[in-house]
Amino acid sequence: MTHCILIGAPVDSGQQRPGCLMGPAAYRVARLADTLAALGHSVEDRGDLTHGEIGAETAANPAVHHLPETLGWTRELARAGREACRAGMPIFLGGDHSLSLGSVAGVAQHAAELGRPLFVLWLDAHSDIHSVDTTESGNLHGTPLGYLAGRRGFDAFPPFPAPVPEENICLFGIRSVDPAELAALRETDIVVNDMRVLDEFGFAVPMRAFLDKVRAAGGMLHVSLDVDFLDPSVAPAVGTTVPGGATFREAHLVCELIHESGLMTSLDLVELNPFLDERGRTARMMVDLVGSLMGRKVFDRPTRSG
Ligand code: B3U
Ligand code: MN
Ligand code: MN
Repeated sequence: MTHCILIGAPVDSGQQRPGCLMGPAAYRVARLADTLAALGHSVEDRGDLTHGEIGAETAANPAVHHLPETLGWTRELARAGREACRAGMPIFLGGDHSLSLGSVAGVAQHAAELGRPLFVLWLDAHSDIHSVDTTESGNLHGTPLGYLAGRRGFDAFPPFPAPVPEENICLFGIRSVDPAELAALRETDIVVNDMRVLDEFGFAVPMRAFLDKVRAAGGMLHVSLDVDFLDPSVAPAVGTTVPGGATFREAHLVCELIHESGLMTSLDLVELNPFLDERGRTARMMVDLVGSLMGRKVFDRPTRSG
């Protein structure tokens, strides 16, 4: 059983549609803690973080907005994430995806201290691999993968502790990539499972291939789950809907496979905008998926952690 540490991160500065700051509250209302406890896990809710003191940093790219707030969140999340890793499995409750600038920094620091390789699974419609220099929207929620992969163009940010090797990163479910991101992705060894791949091979085969790689390396696995990984028909409460996402069944299968691997050591839940939800259904869907990630199943199946 796992000691789950809930870290609320009401981050709204990484994009321009207000509402993601309500995310942590929505997860609590949707009974995330009870769901985990019912599966036999212990749960510690550390409440919501704030972005702390902020400066007046500016970026050369004039499109970029809310840089000081985002830097404040990054510092706080990295600190809280590293601390939580020592005590259990952090579950970061967002908040927009810019929170992963900090959450993964904290997790990477911890992995480096243990001398273990870190792997990152990015469940998302988007590739989020812009740098501060290349983002056209100026929305920093489009940059966390660039930061954690050690891309240039993050001078305003603290140096990323132990950047994650490209071959340890897996994009899964993507279907919206900007030209500058495509150029960056082509230069990397990041594993790109876009919807074209998943349509042809299904979700299980590429997911198992990545999990096998993590296991063979003795790695730790950070999972970053963006609500828009899901099709908007099952998860409407998100600012940037992209049609053609994972169905209810595909998403649960992915979560069950991750659970059966026994490899996940930290988790982000990002981009839920409860203001756009329909009677809480997206929040409940996300909590249900966490249930699958943490061991809810219909019938016994061996886990592969041993
Ligand atoms: N790539 C676009 C769109 C985007 C990225 N992440 C989300 N949307 N959620 C951008 O603005 O960087
Ligand atoms: Mn994202
Ligand atoms: Mn996205």
